[in-house]
Amino acid sequence: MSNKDLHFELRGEQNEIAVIRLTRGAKRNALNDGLILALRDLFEKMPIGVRAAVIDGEGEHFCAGLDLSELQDRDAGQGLHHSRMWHAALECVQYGPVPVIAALHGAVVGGGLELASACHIRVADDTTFYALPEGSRGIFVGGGGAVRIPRLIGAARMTDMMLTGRVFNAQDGERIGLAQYLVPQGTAFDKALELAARIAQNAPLTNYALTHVLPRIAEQPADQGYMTEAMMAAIAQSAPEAKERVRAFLDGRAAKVQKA
Ligand code: 1HE
Repeated sequence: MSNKDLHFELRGEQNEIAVIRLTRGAKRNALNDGLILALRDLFEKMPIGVRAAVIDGEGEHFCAGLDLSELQDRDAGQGLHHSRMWHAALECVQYGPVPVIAALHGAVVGGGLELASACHIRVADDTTFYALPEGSRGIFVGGGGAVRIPRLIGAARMTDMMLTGRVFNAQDGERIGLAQYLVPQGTAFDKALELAARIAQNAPLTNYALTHVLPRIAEQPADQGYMTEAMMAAIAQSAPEAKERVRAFLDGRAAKVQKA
């Protein structure tokens, strides 16, 4: 499903990195239904050979959240299905074929923060700010934020953001766990692309374990989590690629871990 508000391109020597850009800058990349459906479609139909993806937004802001002009005249049933549509789309981002890195700048608010939270890594430049204005608009999050955001920053901080309209700046966002990387203004996309290139070199099965299995282990009781971990470890290490990578290290052909 092509959409004029969503740009897609492949980068890297072997087209292994997908770049997805929200291109609705005039409306601060507010997410209307068409954009959400197009995002879902794009992740469902990611070309074979893509190993990592970067999402960013055109203009001054990453994303202003739900397109509020579409919120009018929805009854309860329609509201329920609308929220479930967002869930389905952002599930495709989180549990899609590849690790996804969000390159953040400017406003990352409401549904924009919900989209960013569905990504695996968030890189924020120092113009970034985070808010959940749903609290002051008389509504609630509906794009999975109630599940994903407390897992990043805790329910208490999310409650504060929604009850008081608290806005976190880029530095505080990184400190509390909204982003894993904080970079100078205008460099989030380049940093995200650099990380994507690095991630694309991992064994695909390792990336799959990290994006699909680890979050599920994190939700399991410890006893079940240990068992799932053991099974994933056994599967990963039995792959020919894993054996070759370990052999390369033992033969001195692979990079050592460098001191940070
Ligand atoms: C929009 C939206 C939008 C901008 N829906 N049209 N999200 C919010 O409550 C955030 C609302 N937006 C803002 O607070 C600000 O727009 C920003 C801080 C993001 C950017 O400010 P600024 O000064 O750069 O832009 P602007 O002048 O406010 O907006 C430019 C245009 O974008 C303007 O339209 P125009 O036709 O007058 O030019 C705005 O109306 C439009 N615009 N944001 C529709 N969100 C799954 S549930 C999720 C629930 C939510 O996400 S609720 C939170 C919604």
